[in-house]
Amino acid sequence: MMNENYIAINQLGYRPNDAKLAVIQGKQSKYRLVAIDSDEVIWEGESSAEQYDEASGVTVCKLDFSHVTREGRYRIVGEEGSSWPFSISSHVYEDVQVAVLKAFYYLRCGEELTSEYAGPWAHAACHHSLVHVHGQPELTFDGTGGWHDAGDYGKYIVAAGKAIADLLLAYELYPQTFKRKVPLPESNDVMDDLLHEVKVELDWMLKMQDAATGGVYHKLTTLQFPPLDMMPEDDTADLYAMPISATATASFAASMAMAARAYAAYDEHYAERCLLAAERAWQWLEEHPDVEGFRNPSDVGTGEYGDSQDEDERYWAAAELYRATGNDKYHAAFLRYAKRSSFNKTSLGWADMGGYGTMSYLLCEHKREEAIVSELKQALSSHADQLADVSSKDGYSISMLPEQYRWGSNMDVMNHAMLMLFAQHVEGHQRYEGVIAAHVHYLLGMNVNGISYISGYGHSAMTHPHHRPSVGDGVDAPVPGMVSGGPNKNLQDEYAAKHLQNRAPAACYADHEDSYATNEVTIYWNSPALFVLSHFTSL
Ligand code: G3I
Ligand code: 9MR
Ligand code: ZN
Repeated sequence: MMNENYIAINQLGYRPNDAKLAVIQGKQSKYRLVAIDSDEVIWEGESSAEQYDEASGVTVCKLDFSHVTREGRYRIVGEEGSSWPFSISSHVYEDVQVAVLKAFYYLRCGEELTSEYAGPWAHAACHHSLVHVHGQPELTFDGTGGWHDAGDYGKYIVAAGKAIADLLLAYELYPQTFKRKVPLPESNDVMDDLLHEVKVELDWMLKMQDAATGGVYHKLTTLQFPPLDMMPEDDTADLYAMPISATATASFAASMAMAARAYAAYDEHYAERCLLAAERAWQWLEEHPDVEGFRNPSDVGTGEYGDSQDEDERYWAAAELYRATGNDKYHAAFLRYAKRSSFNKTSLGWADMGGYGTMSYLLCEHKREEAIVSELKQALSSHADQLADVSSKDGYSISMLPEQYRWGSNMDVMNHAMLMLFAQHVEGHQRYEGVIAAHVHYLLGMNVNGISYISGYGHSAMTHPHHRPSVGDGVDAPVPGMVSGGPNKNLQDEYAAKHLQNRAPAACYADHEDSYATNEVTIYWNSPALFVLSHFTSL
């Protein structure tokens, strides 16, 4: 019996000049690269020595075939079987990169997804009733629009903040790759589709700012999650805006300040509106220096996104506001936070946004404090070096330690790749290029589960996401282009607890719709993947 994960590869393939790696759950030996059409052996090479991979719980050896550059369709063949077919081609990531962006369109809330743009995944407009402010039910507002967060239909500001940051940074660093159209209903020759799609979320976020105080509601959801097979338009329970929080207000301020820069060239009025909203939010933060972290009210069971540490979000907001305005007041605030060691300055998770503040300051065009610049560059480089070092020892050549396979581990895999890309950008070198490519190979199939974690892309791709429309729409195929959360050793749902006991961390994964702790999808798991893929489609 052939083990399908015997030779794990990037199921889409490899660009001619990138590092090319396959990971084999087998003996050190010679392996052949065989052309699919002709059965011709193109190349033969010896794998590395066997090594036990603690994260995956298997013994592997690696096959580095980087110097094969000839375009074509191939498989790798060994004594005990072969890999899935894959390509070597310059264009190998172009479709998936667009699909990962298109996924945001499929997550849109409050508008009809037409079959012209959504194909079989079309559905009626959803969540259009007035929103009640939780605890003040007589206070209502229009909260339509934006993206559903994930497999659920909630809309959460801090989650949005991370997604916006990744998307706008991808656009800033790799503008050329966004010249291709998705296409979207708004596509035109004035503004690129990425900016059209991001604006959908920004427009919703603007509605979440309390006009009276400038504070931003933490989230907008029903009180409880609807059933797993419920389509969005059938989810008609009352909608609530949950209390204002400092993390949401700061993430909002930072996102809006980024938007002010990004849209200035296309729509001056909109850019001004974003900046005004960002400055109002900042004012709220100044008036509320010390607030408790958000907790779900007792009658609410939807995602909490709780986080009692708000200094990282404030640091990020100050950096973005300084970058957008050049105003000394924001510079001073940024420097105040930069001198604190109470939060991490290179992490990129929804709860730990320090890395975005750091990157913003390092990209900032206004006058900067040189000592802080070099300190932050140093922190970025040493984190990137450490990730590269872990990758050099890992069985699948990625930067994850066994204990790091937690809920949404694929976000961490992509965040690490993004951080190394930031470091390369700032330092002006390409030292991590091969390591970063390995992270893409992992996401697209070079992993112990032999699965491509992006729906619709790869020979054996994730097909049963915990994603309500994909479960409820009666279409066999899931919505394409969505990144699964991935292995989670903490087995935090019933399905995982029942079926994944005693597995190694990276093997704690089930392509099953019930496993929300390993196989849900979210905007901020797609967004770092889009950033990383955009690097590989931009040159
Ligand atoms: O990082 C710690 C680790 O150090 C610790 O050892 C371990 C022990 O349990 O926990 C780890 O933290 C986990 C954290 O995610 C990591 O980011 C928590 O256990 C885990 O509960 C938490 O999960 C979050 C999950 O919501 C449950 O609250 C995910 O980050 C977050 O992405 C997810 O978000 C949900 C929304 O609530 C609702 N919408 C869907 C979305 C995706 O599943
Ligand atoms: O579907 C929910 C998913 O979006 C969340 O990430 C997850 C964790 O908060 O919860 C899921 O909902 C489950 C609930 O927590 C427990 N009962 C089963 C629900 C899934 O159908
Ligand atoms: Zn909706």
